[in-house]
Amino acid sequence: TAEDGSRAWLRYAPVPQADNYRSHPSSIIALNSTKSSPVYTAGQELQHGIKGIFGKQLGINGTSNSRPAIIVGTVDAYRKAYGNFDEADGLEEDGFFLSTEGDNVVIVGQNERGALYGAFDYLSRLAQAKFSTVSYVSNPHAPIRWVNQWDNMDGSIERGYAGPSIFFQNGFVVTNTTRVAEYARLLASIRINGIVINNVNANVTLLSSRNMDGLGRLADAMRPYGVQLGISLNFASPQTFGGLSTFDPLDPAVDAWWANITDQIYTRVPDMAGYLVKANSEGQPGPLTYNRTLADGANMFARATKPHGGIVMFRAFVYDNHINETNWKNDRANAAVDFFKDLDGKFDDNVVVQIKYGPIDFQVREPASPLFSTLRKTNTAIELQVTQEYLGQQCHLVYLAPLWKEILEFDMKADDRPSKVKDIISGERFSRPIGGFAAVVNVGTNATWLGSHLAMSNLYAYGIMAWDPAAQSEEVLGSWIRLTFGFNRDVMDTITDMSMKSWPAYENYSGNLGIQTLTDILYTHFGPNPASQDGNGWGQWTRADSFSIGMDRTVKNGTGNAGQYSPAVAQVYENINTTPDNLLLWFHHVNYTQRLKSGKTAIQHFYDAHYEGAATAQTFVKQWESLQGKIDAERYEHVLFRQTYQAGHSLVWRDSINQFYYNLSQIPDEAKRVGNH
Ligand code: GCW
Repeated sequence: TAEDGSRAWLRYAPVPQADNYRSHPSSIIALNSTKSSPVYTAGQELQHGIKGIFGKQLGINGTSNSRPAIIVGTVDAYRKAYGNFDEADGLEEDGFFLSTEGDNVVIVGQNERGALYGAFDYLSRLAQAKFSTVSYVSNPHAPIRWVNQWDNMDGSIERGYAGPSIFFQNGFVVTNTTRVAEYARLLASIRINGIVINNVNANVTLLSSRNMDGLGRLADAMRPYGVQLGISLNFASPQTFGGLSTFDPLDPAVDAWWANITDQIYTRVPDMAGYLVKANSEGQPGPLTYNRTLADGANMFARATKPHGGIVMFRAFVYDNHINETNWKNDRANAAVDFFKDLDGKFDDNVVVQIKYGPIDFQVREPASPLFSTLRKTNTAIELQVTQEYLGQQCHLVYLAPLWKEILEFDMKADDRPSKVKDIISGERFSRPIGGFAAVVNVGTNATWLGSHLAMSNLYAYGIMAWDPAAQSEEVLGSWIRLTFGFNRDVMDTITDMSMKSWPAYENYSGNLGIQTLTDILYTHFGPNPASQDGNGWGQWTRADSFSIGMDRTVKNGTGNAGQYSPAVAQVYENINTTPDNLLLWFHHVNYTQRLKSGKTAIQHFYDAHYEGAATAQTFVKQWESLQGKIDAERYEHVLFRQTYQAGHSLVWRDSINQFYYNLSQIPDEAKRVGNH
């Protein structure tokens, strides 16, 4: 139902064999919980969850003799109430200890937020009927686990596919914060601790005093869930909003202006997470205007937030979108390293450089950004996208955890030592104090949050993986399915099968062999338009002509991009024989008749892959139809509509891409499906 949509994975539906639970708790003890604090929320959530799952109404007390109890609180509060607690020794910030071993269930957080995470974890176990006795400490992989919203002040959302903003309306922060609190609750349940609420293409009017008051309201709504508020800033604000004659980051008046604005915001939001800045990118203002470096720009914000404990996320998505395609050395994929390599070590300690997972822009297949192993003395975070901008915009099912996993597990081999992306961004590999994860989510007012029930697996998986990137995509998916749709075996198997096939299918019928998504890049980012990639300054080129296709990114003959990786990785990409097929056209320019490792020619692979991918999308409809009656009618119909759409649209993709390359190459399809037969 619509309600199921907004409750997402927090439905707390009754579970089968609830009687098997060994000792049903009879009270909840929320230690030292002041109203609106995360521990208070934990108590409420436990009460609400147990009521749903077991149909049992428990009281919540500060202390209680009614046992067995669920005890939840911080380490400090627990020690005060019960004395020693050695289990807490391994706890890190935001971490928790959960034990169902003794008479009582014990949930202890390193801080209040950790206690809430522990409560959600316990409830998630119960809701999945995981009743076995457990006792463990769980710590986050990285301290920064944020989401970004690209919401505009007028209530629209850039690359948002689920209706208008829950944060803004008609130029102002909303007054009704119900949905904001609900979103914060969802995020807390997957251990996300920050939201940047407005578009990185930021509007200065967010800084009006009316809107600053609004920020206070939003932070108040999110605080009970331990989710901190952050905002995106427009670099030119001192001039366009503050009336100064300049926004030069090294001008003392500009510095003072930002310090003052920042103080004003922190007066309203004392625990604000920090700022996010997109500068000198796609027309946004930045420090380069004044011949200052990007580090000069980032550090200006760092100075302003430092006294308040705030962080500055500074985006690495800086590139020139007017580059000339006739020069074969030009390459947008080189931009991030070119702009940032000389700045390593020049960023203040509270700056984190936020790097999109690949060198271009959220494509269906990209190598990991070479910037991850370039910055050694700089804090970094990875930027992922839950909103499916290039990936079907929530009208196509694409389960993204496997894509993210490939990047996070990729070994950058810095200095020939193991250097997985996940260990670089956590700060571990290069001994950085902070780092972590950001994902663009763009939920809207739609009751499903993302416009599609199935797309919510991506939000769920993002949170779980930001906490623990070692989590397995399929297992995470399984939990999400059980929590969202219940226990029916067919439902589990079917949605698992569809989801796990979905990214490969989308890659097959959109753009394979590392040629990027081949979607329209000029306007919609939706639907096939391979011609749109070339002939413009955006630099998402394929360089397809009648004979050949692909970007030569080698050092010996091309743009040199392969050389931005550590030598051990560069060597793999430099050589056509060692480059994996799925990145062939990313790194090499080849004839259509180039043989792949599979023995097929590149063009025949194109034809076949597009047929295969679209055929898989057809099966999703049948698979979904087999679930009729096994899930509620409303969600069934909603998803069926989307799957039917995807099936049809995948044929459009298949035929337009194949026809396009047939027209160019005039090479017939061996199976006689494409061309004039
Ligand atoms: O891919 C592009 C998107 C823009 C976005 C930009 C960015 C918010 O098409 O909509 O702007 O990336 O990430 O800054």
